[in-house]
Amino acid sequence: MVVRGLLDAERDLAPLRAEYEVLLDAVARRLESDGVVSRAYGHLPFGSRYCALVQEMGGSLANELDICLPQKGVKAGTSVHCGPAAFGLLTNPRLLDVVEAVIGPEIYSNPTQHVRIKPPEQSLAADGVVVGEVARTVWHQDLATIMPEADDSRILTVWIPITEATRENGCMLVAPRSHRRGLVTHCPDPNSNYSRHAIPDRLVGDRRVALAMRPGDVLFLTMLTMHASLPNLSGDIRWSVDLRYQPIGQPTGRSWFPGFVARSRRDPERVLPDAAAWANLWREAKERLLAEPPATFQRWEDGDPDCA
Ligand SMILES: O=C(O)CCC(=O)C(=O)O
Ligand SMILES: [Fe+2]
Repeated sequence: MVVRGLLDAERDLAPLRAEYEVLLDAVARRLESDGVVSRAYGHLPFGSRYCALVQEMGGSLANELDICLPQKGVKAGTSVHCGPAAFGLLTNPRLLDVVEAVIGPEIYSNPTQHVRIKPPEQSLAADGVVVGEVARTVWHQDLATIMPEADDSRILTVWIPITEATRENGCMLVAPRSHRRGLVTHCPDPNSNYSRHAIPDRLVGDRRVALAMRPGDVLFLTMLTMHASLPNLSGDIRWSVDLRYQPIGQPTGRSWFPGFVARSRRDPERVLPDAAAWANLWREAKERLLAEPPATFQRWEDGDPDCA
Protein backbone atom coordinates (compact mmCIF):
# COMPACT_ATOMS: atom_id res chain seq x y z
CA MET A 1 0.00 0.00 0.00
CA VAL A 2 1.38 3.39 -0.99
CA VAL A 3 0.03 6.39 0.89
CA ARG A 4 0.77 9.43 -1.27
CA GLY A 5 1.68 12.62 0.55
CA LEU A 6 1.34 11.14 4.04
CA LEU A 7 4.37 13.12 5.19
CA ASP A 8 5.27 16.71 4.47
CA ALA A 9 8.72 17.05 2.93
CA GLU A 10 9.48 20.22 4.89
CA ARG A 11 7.98 19.41 8.27
CA ASP A 12 8.64 15.66 8.43
CA LEU A 13 11.73 15.02 6.29
CA ALA A 14 13.84 18.19 6.26
CA PRO A 15 15.05 17.66 9.86
CA LEU A 16 16.53 14.27 8.87
CA ARG A 17 18.25 15.80 5.85
CA ALA A 18 19.75 18.53 8.04
CA GLU A 19 20.89 15.98 10.62
CA TYR A 20 22.60 13.91 7.93
CA GLU A 21 24.41 16.97 6.52
CA VAL A 22 26.07 17.35 9.91
CA LEU A 23 26.69 13.62 10.26
CA LEU A 24 28.25 13.26 6.81
CA ASP A 25 30.44 16.27 7.49
CA ALA A 26 31.76 14.69 10.69
CA VAL A 27 32.35 11.33 8.97
CA ALA A 28 34.10 12.99 6.02
CA ARG A 29 36.42 14.97 8.29
CA ARG A 30 37.28 11.88 10.29
CA LEU A 31 38.02 9.89 7.12
CA GLU A 32 40.21 12.73 5.92
CA SER A 33 42.18 12.97 9.14
CA ASP A 34 42.55 9.16 9.22
CA GLY A 35 43.99 9.36 5.70
CA VAL A 36 41.23 7.17 4.23
CA VAL A 37 40.29 9.90 1.74
CA SER A 38 42.41 12.75 0.38
CA ARG A 39 39.90 15.45 1.33
CA ALA A 40 36.55 15.95 3.04
CA TYR A 41 34.75 17.39 -0.03
CA GLY A 42 33.08 20.03 2.14
CA HIS A 43 32.37 22.24 -0.89
CA LEU A 44 29.98 19.69 -2.44
CA PRO A 45 26.23 19.33 -1.78
CA PHE A 46 25.18 16.26 0.22
CA GLY A 47 24.55 13.81 -2.63
CA SER A 48 27.69 14.63 -4.61
CA ARG A 49 29.76 14.65 -1.45
CA TYR A 50 28.54 11.20 -0.50
CA CYS A 51 29.28 9.91 -4.01
CA ALA A 52 32.75 11.46 -4.06
CA LEU A 53 33.64 9.89 -0.71
CA VAL A 54 32.34 6.44 -1.65
CA GLN A 55 34.07 6.58 -5.01
CA GLU A 56 37.41 7.54 -3.51
CA MET A 57 37.11 4.89 -0.80
CA GLY A 58 36.15 2.25 -3.36
CA GLY A 59 33.82 1.01 -0.67
CA SER A 60 30.79 1.97 1.29
CA LEU A 61 29.74 4.38 3.99
CA ALA A 62 26.63 2.38 4.83
CA ASN A 63 27.78 1.34 8.28
CA GLU A 64 28.79 4.89 9.21
CA LEU A 65 25.37 6.34 8.49
CA ASP A 66 22.91 3.62 9.38
CA ILE A 67 20.42 3.62 12.26
CA CYS A 68 21.18 0.07 13.35
CA LEU A 69 24.30 -2.00 13.92
CA PRO A 70 25.53 -4.33 11.16
CA GLN A 71 24.40 -7.94 11.29
CA LYS A 72 27.96 -9.15 11.64
CA GLY A 73 31.33 -7.83 12.70
CA VAL A 74 30.36 -5.28 15.35
CA LYS A 75 33.60 -3.70 16.63
CA ALA A 76 34.40 -1.12 19.30
CA GLY A 77 34.50 1.59 16.63
CA THR A 78 31.22 0.60 14.93
CA SER A 79 28.71 3.42 15.08
CA VAL A 80 24.92 3.65 15.00
CA HIS A 81 23.28 6.95 14.24
CA CYS A 82 20.65 7.76 16.89
CA GLY A 83 19.99 11.45 16.31
CA PRO A 84 16.84 13.35 17.30
CA ALA A 85 15.64 13.76 13.70
CA ALA A 86 15.99 10.02 13.02
CA PHE A 87 14.12 9.31 16.26
CA GLY A 88 11.55 11.93 15.23
CA LEU A 89 10.89 10.03 12.01
CA LEU A 90 10.61 6.68 13.81
CA THR A 91 8.02 8.18 16.12
CA ASN A 92 6.32 10.50 13.62
CA PRO A 93 2.63 10.69 14.64
CA ARG A 94 1.34 10.70 11.04
CA LEU A 95 3.32 7.53 10.34
CA LEU A 96 2.17 5.91 13.57
CA ASP A 97 -1.47 6.77 12.79
CA VAL A 98 -1.32 4.59 9.67
CA VAL A 99 0.60 1.88 11.53
CA GLU A 100 -2.09 1.98 14.23
CA ALA A 101 -4.82 1.55 11.60
CA VAL A 102 -3.12 -1.69 10.51
CA ILE A 103 -1.77 -3.29 13.71
CA GLY A 104 -3.60 -1.47 16.49
CA PRO A 105 -2.61 1.15 19.08
CA GLU A 106 0.03 -0.86 21.01
CA ILE A 107 3.00 -0.18 18.74
CA TYR A 108 6.57 -1.45 19.13
CA SER A 109 9.39 -0.20 16.93
CA ASN A 110 11.11 -3.32 15.54
CA PRO A 111 14.91 -2.74 15.40
CA THR A 112 15.20 -4.02 11.81
CA GLN A 113 15.67 -0.54 10.37
CA HIS A 114 17.92 1.19 7.89
CA VAL A 115 18.88 4.48 6.39
CA ARG A 116 20.00 3.56 2.86
CA ILE A 117 21.93 6.09 0.84
CA LYS A 118 22.63 4.38 -2.45
CA PRO A 119 25.31 5.88 -4.66
CA PRO A 120 25.09 5.41 -8.43
CA GLU A 121 25.88 1.82 -9.42
CA GLN A 122 28.91 3.10 -11.34
CA SER A 123 30.61 4.34 -8.16
CA LEU A 124 30.23 0.99 -6.37
CA ALA A 125 33.12 -1.46 -6.36
CA ALA A 126 34.18 -2.19 -9.92
CA ASP A 127 34.34 -5.96 -9.37
CA GLY A 128 30.55 -6.04 -9.10
CA VAL A 129 30.63 -7.34 -5.55
CA VAL A 130 27.71 -5.95 -3.60
CA VAL A 131 28.55 -4.06 -0.43
CA GLY A 132 26.10 -3.74 2.44
CA GLU A 133 22.73 -2.07 2.03
CA VAL A 134 23.75 0.29 -0.74
CA ALA A 135 23.37 -1.65 -3.97
CA ARG A 136 20.37 -2.96 -5.87
CA THR A 137 18.12 -4.95 -3.54
CA VAL A 138 17.39 -8.49 -4.71
CA TRP A 139 13.91 -10.04 -4.56
CA HIS A 140 13.06 -11.08 -1.03
CA GLN A 141 10.42 -11.21 1.67
CA ASP A 142 11.39 -9.39 4.86
CA LEU A 143 10.34 -12.37 6.95
CA ALA A 144 13.27 -14.27 5.44
CA THR A 145 15.72 -11.82 7.02
CA ILE A 146 14.74 -12.33 10.65
CA MET A 147 14.66 -15.26 13.07
CA PRO A 148 11.82 -17.80 12.68
CA GLU A 149 10.68 -17.01 16.24
CA ALA A 150 9.01 -13.92 14.71
CA ASP A 151 7.09 -15.83 12.03
CA ASP A 152 3.78 -15.06 13.74
CA SER A 153 4.62 -11.48 14.75
CA ARG A 154 2.51 -8.96 12.86
CA ILE A 155 5.40 -6.86 11.57
CA LEU A 156 4.73 -4.05 9.12
CA THR A 157 7.52 -2.67 6.90
CA VAL A 158 7.42 1.08 6.27
CA TRP A 159 9.53 2.42 3.38
CA ILE A 160 10.08 6.17 3.15
CA PRO A 161 11.83 7.93 0.25
CA ILE A 162 13.94 10.90 1.33
CA THR A 163 14.91 11.75 -2.23
CA GLU A 164 12.55 11.09 -5.13
CA ALA A 165 12.61 7.39 -6.08
CA THR A 166 12.39 6.82 -9.83
CA ARG A 167 12.88 3.90 -12.19
CA GLU A 168 16.22 5.42 -13.09
CA ASN A 169 17.61 5.82 -9.59
CA GLY A 170 16.41 2.53 -8.17
CA CYS A 171 12.82 2.72 -6.94
CA MET A 172 11.15 -0.23 -5.27
CA LEU A 173 9.60 -3.16 -7.12
CA VAL A 174 6.79 -5.15 -5.55
CA ALA A 175 4.91 -8.28 -6.57
CA PRO A 176 1.25 -7.46 -5.78
CA ARG A 177 -0.57 -10.02 -3.59
CA SER A 178 2.57 -12.17 -3.33
CA HIS A 179 2.05 -12.29 0.45
CA ARG A 180 -0.75 -14.79 -0.15
CA ARG A 181 1.78 -17.37 -1.32
CA GLY A 182 3.45 -17.65 2.08
CA LEU A 183 7.19 -17.70 2.76
CA VAL A 184 9.08 -19.03 -0.29
CA THR A 185 12.62 -20.37 -0.64
CA HIS A 186 15.42 -17.81 -0.74
CA CYS A 187 18.73 -18.90 -2.33
CA PRO A 188 22.29 -17.65 -1.69
CA ASP A 189 23.10 -14.70 -3.96
CA PRO A 190 26.45 -15.32 -5.70
CA ASN A 191 26.97 -11.56 -6.29
CA SER A 192 27.09 -10.79 -2.61
CA ASN A 193 29.99 -10.49 -0.22
CA TYR A 194 27.72 -11.07 2.74
CA SER A 195 25.18 -13.80 3.26
CA ARG A 196 22.45 -12.30 1.15
CA HIS A 197 19.66 -14.54 -0.10
CA ALA A 198 17.25 -13.93 -2.99
CA ILE A 199 13.99 -15.43 -4.21
CA PRO A 200 14.65 -17.32 -7.48
CA ASP A 201 13.20 -15.35 -10.38
CA ARG A 202 10.64 -17.99 -11.39
CA LEU A 203 9.14 -17.93 -7.87
CA VAL A 204 8.55 -14.17 -8.08
CA GLY A 205 6.10 -14.54 -10.99
CA ASP A 206 5.12 -12.09 -13.72
CA ARG A 207 3.27 -9.42 -11.78
CA ARG A 208 5.87 -6.82 -10.81
CA VAL A 209 5.17 -3.18 -10.25
CA ALA A 210 7.78 -0.40 -10.11
CA LEU A 211 6.81 2.19 -7.49
CA ALA A 212 7.96 5.66 -8.41
CA MET A 213 7.59 7.69 -5.20
CA ARG A 214 8.11 11.26 -4.12
CA PRO A 215 9.33 12.49 -0.73
CA GLY A 216 6.24 12.42 1.50
CA ASP A 217 4.85 9.22 -0.03
CA VAL A 218 5.15 6.14 2.19
CA LEU A 219 5.04 2.45 1.24
CA PHE A 220 3.66 -0.16 3.65
CA LEU A 221 4.50 -3.84 3.10
CA THR A 222 3.63 -7.05 4.88
CA MET A 223 6.52 -9.30 5.93
CA LEU A 224 5.57 -11.68 3.10
CA THR A 225 5.27 -9.18 0.23
CA MET A 226 7.95 -9.96 -2.34
CA HIS A 227 9.95 -6.86 -3.17
CA ALA A 228 13.25 -5.68 -4.66
CA SER A 229 14.71 -2.47 -5.98
CA LEU A 230 16.04 -1.40 -9.35
CA PRO A 231 19.72 -0.42 -9.61
CA ASN A 232 20.63 3.23 -9.24
CA LEU A 233 21.59 4.18 -12.79
CA SER A 234 21.34 7.92 -12.17
CA GLY A 235 24.23 10.23 -11.39
CA ASP A 236 23.08 11.02 -7.84
CA ILE A 237 22.19 9.22 -4.61
CA ARG A 238 18.92 7.35 -3.95
CA TRP A 239 18.07 7.83 -0.29
CA SER A 240 15.41 6.01 1.71
CA VAL A 241 14.60 4.93 5.24
CA ASP A 242 12.96 1.61 6.06
CA LEU A 243 11.37 0.99 9.44
CA ARG A 244 9.30 -1.77 10.97
CA TYR A 245 6.56 -1.83 13.57
CA GLN A 246 4.69 -4.60 15.34
CA PRO A 247 2.33 -5.06 18.27
CA ILE A 248 4.07 -4.77 21.67
CA GLY A 249 5.07 -8.11 23.18
CA GLN A 250 5.65 -10.15 20.02
CA PRO A 251 9.17 -11.42 19.10
CA THR A 252 11.08 -9.01 16.84
CA GLY A 253 13.20 -11.68 15.15
CA ARG A 254 16.34 -9.77 16.12
CA SER A 255 16.34 -10.12 19.85
CA TRP A 256 19.96 -8.91 20.13
CA PHE A 257 18.94 -5.47 18.82
CA PRO A 258 16.84 -3.01 20.83
CA GLY A 259 13.26 -2.16 19.90
CA PHE A 260 11.09 0.21 21.90
CA VAL A 261 7.50 1.15 22.62
CA ALA A 262 6.59 3.86 20.09
CA ARG A 263 2.92 4.31 21.06
CA SER A 264 0.69 2.78 23.70
CA ARG A 265 -2.82 3.76 24.67
CA ARG A 266 -2.83 1.18 27.45
CA ASP A 267 0.50 2.12 29.01
CA PRO A 268 1.59 5.56 27.74
CA GLU A 269 4.37 5.85 30.31
CA ARG A 270 6.21 2.94 28.58
CA VAL A 271 6.72 5.02 25.42
CA LEU A 272 10.42 5.74 24.86
CA PRO A 273 10.82 9.47 25.58
CA ASP A 274 13.63 10.69 23.34
CA ALA A 275 16.63 10.09 21.12
CA ALA A 276 18.99 9.99 24.10
CA ALA A 277 17.12 7.01 25.53
CA TRP A 278 17.16 5.39 22.10
CA ALA A 279 20.92 5.95 21.75
CA ASN A 280 21.37 4.39 25.16
CA LEU A 281 19.56 1.21 24.09
CA TRP A 282 21.90 0.85 21.09
CA ARG A 283 24.95 1.56 23.25
CA GLU A 284 23.95 -1.26 25.58
CA ALA A 285 23.23 -3.58 22.65
CA LYS A 286 26.66 -2.88 21.21
CA GLU A 287 28.33 -3.71 24.49
CA ARG A 288 26.45 -7.00 24.65
CA LEU A 289 27.39 -7.81 21.05
CA LEU A 290 31.05 -7.02 21.63
CA ALA A 291 31.03 -9.45 24.53
CA GLU A 292 29.06 -12.12 22.68
CA PRO A 293 28.15 -12.01 18.95
CA PRO A 294 24.69 -13.40 18.10
CA ALA A 295 24.37 -16.89 16.68
CA THR A 296 24.13 -16.84 12.88
CA PHE A 297 21.19 -18.60 11.36
CA GLN A 298 20.02 -19.70 7.95
CA ARG A 299 16.48 -20.68 7.06
CA TRP A 300 17.42 -22.70 3.99
CA GLU A 301 20.04 -25.41 3.55
CA ASP A 302 22.80 -24.82 1.01
CA GLY A 303 21.91 -27.00 -1.96
CA ASP A 304 18.15 -26.63 -1.62
CA PRO A 305 16.60 -28.17 -4.79
CA ASP A 306 14.70 -24.90 -5.45
CA CYS A 307 18.08 -23.20 -5.79
CA ALA A 308 19.58 -25.56 -8.36
O1 LIG B 1 15.42 0.27 -0.18
C1 LIG B 1 15.68 -0.82 -0.69
O2 LIG B 1 16.31 -0.95 -1.73
C2 LIG B 1 15.22 -2.08 -0.05
C3 LIG B 1 14.29 -1.87 1.08
C4 LIG B 1 13.74 -3.14 1.63
O3 LIG B 1 14.00 -4.23 1.21
C5 LIG B 1 12.86 -2.99 2.77
O4 LIG B 1 12.56 -1.86 3.16
O5 LIG B 1 12.43 -4.02 3.30
FE1 LIG C 1 12.97 -5.72 2.39
